[in-house]
Amino acid sequence: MQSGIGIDQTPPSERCILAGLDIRKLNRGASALPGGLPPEQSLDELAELASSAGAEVVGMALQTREKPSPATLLGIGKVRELQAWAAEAHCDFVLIDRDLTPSQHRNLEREIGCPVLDRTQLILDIFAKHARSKTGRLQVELAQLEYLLPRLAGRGSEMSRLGGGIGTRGPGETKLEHDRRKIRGRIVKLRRDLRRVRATRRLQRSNRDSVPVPTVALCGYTNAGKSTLFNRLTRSRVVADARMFATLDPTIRKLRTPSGKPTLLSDTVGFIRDLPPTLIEAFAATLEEVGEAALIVHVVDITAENRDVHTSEVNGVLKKIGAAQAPQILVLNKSDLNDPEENERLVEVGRAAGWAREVVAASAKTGAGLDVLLEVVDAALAEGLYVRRQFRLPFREGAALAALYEHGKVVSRQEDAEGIEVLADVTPALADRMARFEAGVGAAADGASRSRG
Ligand SMILES: Nc1nc2c(ncn2[C@@H]2O[C@H](COP(=O)(O)OP(=O)(O)OP(=O)(O)O)[C@@H](O)[C@H]2O)c(=O)[nH]1
Ligand SMILES: [Mg+2]
Repeated sequence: MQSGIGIDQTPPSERCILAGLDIRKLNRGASALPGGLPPEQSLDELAELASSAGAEVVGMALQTREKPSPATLLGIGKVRELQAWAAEAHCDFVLIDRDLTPSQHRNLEREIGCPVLDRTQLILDIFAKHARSKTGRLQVELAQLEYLLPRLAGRGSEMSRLGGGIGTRGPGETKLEHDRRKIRGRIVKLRRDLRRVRATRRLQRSNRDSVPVPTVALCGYTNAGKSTLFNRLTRSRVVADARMFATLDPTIRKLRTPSGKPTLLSDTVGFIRDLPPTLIEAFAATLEEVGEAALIVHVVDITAENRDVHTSEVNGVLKKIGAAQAPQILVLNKSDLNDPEENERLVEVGRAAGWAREVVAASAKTGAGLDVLLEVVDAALAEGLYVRRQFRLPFREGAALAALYEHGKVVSRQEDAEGIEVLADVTPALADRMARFEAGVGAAADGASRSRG
């Protein structure tokens, strides 16, 4: 009934073929991929990444081999097949589910006759597309140039052939044509700029610490639902999207906890299996925020087939950025899509196995379980961060009293002829700052975590 004309009115997205390598046989059935995913599932994840980059996946191919070919990764037979297929299907590029060496990259492009992208390049492209802030753009550009530099030899002129499409976003065509020396110079400058950003952020954090409000950092695999959760908990509207890496730039907002204690919540970039090392390094300024959080809320998509791989990847990255020691609460998100009994079972399994100090099933979408999550966050913060102290403040110390109200949680207050007596839950840093006003030691020894506002 439908005529062939006019079916696809939308601007054509770039078309690509995905190709992966299965070297399982060598390892007697165990997955040979570093990320620990079977090659088929790894290809599926790559397809998801490709559509997040705005590409249309025309087809996928998996080759089983004893070992990767040093020259072309895939066997030459498969490469020829890809060449024919790519031409026939009018592909804009071929996407390889591995990271390619510079020479494999060149050889494949020559043999297949169209641009070839590897997994890292695709991830870099998505980052480039989603980077909004100046810092975000600097970080992506640095990662892209670091990736490009060793691949520049012998392909300077070819670079200009690639249009403004996937794999070429970010640094831009003209910069890609610059010689190595110029790229090195640019890298040095970007590194310097980013060092400055880090220094500024560090300063901002230490200012935040002198006005001690604990930060809770959301982290997790890309698409786990961090931004959806962030929006619900802080009544914000950061972009939440089914595409991967919707969030790049960190956002911080006030979090309302049941105790009413001032707390900040931060949302930031998601992680992925085998996150390119250049990205981890380039995103140091962003990831440092996570590293210094008082508490990490690790969000995992309970419905993800590979959620175990996802959680261990996230924990791996946390380790790399020095955040492995921070207390962690695990949120099994998207519980609305799961059987309630299965949710409960997983929470029990997680608690018993000690996945995190607390495990909570929740739905950022429906709000189910978020009350429990907030209670748990409150308790964790109270235990780790707040101490109850009794202060005696002369009337003239209005600023100190204001600080207690603003940055602590005042439990009770009494006035007499000499001044004001305040019982408050405060962070150790605020307690230090206010130490000279502290009333007799032990005045308020019990129940530091019990107060309700
Ligand atoms: N059914 C259901 N969908 C959810 C839930 N939480 C998030 N989603 C959906 O999952 C997708 C990803 O959500 P985001 O909040 O953007 O995920 P994210 O972890 O911030 O992802 P990145 O920023 O890309 O790393 C979106 O399509 C959301 O609507 C949930 O509790 N239930
Ligand atoms: Mg997000």
